[in-house]
Amino acid sequence: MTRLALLLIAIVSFASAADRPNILFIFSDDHALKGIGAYGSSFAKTPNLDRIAREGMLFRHCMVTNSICGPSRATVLTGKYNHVNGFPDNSSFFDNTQQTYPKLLQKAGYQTCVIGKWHLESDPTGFDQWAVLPGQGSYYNPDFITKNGKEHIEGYVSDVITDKAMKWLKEERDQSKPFMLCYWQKAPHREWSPGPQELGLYDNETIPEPPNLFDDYEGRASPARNHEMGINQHMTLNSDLKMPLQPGEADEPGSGAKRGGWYARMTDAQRALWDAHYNPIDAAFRKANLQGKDLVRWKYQRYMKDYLSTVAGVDRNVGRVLAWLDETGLAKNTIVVYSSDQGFYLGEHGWFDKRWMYEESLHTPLLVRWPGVVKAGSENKDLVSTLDFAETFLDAAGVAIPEDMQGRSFLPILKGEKPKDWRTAHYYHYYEYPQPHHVAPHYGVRTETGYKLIHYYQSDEWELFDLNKDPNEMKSVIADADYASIKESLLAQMKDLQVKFKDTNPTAPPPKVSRKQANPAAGAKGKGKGKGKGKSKD
Ligand code: SGN
Ligand code: CA
Repeated sequence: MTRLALLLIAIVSFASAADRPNILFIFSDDHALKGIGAYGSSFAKTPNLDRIAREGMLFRHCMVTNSICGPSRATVLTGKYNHVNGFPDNSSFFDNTQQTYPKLLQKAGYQTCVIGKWHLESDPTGFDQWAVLPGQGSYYNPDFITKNGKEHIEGYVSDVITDKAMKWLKEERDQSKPFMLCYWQKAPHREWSPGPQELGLYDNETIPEPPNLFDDYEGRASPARNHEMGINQHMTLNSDLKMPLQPGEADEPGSGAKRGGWYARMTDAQRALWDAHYNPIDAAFRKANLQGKDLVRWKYQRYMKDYLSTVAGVDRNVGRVLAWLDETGLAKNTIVVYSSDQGFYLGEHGWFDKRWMYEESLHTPLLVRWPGVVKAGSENKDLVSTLDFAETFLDAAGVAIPEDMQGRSFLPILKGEKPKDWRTAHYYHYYEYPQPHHVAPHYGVRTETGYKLIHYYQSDEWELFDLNKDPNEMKSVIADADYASIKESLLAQMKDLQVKFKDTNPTAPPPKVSRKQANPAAGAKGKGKGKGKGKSKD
């Protein structure tokens, strides 16, 4: 080859390297679709997330493979189910020597960084820079584990994570390379602690109740009834609803601090703001002496207002980053992705939390903006998954997708060119049991046509839902003869997917290194807990 040819190749490859898109991957924790205006929420105030949807594509059916935090993140990083990547539940320890998409992007010349919630226990690998919360992290005055040791920063976690992410973007990265930033927020995770700027945002509103707030769990298998995530029975006044207890009420785990565990971490000034906001609400509650359904309704309102306020804190900070992308002109060549590690119950079935294969926690939001590639204001109803994120990012960056990744790039869908053989059914497998929340392990399949088959394998119970007729999943039709052929077809699809994804012995415990095995001393002490007040957290 001549020198000239070599030079030309060098110029062309440099030009394409410079053109490769940046990837801003915004991930929040426990954000339900109904907590986003763009998804049709009549109550969520999310102007900046709505902007991403308006300027990009909104996915109606992005589904997770296992609806809890650590496992979801492990899937996102590896493009693999949890029985393959070894992280089935929140007490697992991530094998950080395994292949992940950040490592592959880094190798291909990307600058990579993760800031915020991580929850995988081992140190991040494949990142040029990282600063992550220990375990669940803290809403107020958070600690971080960084490349250079521990850091403690005063402030509200959503603001602090954003400050750090922007510092990396502005000052620390190598600007000659494209970037991939995992900007991973803690909010709106339990206990939904609003930041100073959002306190009182929903004070004058009444949030509509879901139709099944008072579900009696008739018509379903026994697990739904045996849950421990009821707003009525399991949402605590002190810790979840931040209320000082009265004598005789200190019976909740973690109770004792004036307003739950986070309060103990706050500065006097932060506490004063909380007291000014909550004191009158507490006083009115005590005076009203609510009972039965009225008490549940009151708890639901307070829960939702706190939850939505933490969402608003995420949204405001997303706005800061979007504005910076505009100012610098980087918006043009940056893929902005907004998603969450799973969905969440906002009172549906009487619940908070997630875990179930029911719609609210199976689905997670997905908004993607990519100027010039993704059509602004578009909406998609295909079945995509957090399993596909790694493959899609690699594809967008022009990096080969390893054969052993189990998802599929949805880049063609982003371009408006859905492949003919795109999946028509999604496979799910949840493991963590019994604590917290007592959700029986299950696997199942959910089809594009709106049917869902679930197997709770410990008790060998099945559910079948026809989402077209029963979108709220109130009545399983598993024993209904009219659905016999649908049931057969779902069973066959599920078995095919178990073979495809190598989950052929699905009732056996999956491979896992536990947090305790990996680090006996830290595991025993409950390393990385967000709160000081004796509460068991994972
Ligand atoms: C904590 C929460 C649970 C929650 C898990 C997992 N309890 O244990 O309600 O389900 O985290 O959440 S708390 O009172 O300590 O907040 S996950 O998103 O990290 O999987
Ligand atoms: Ca989560």
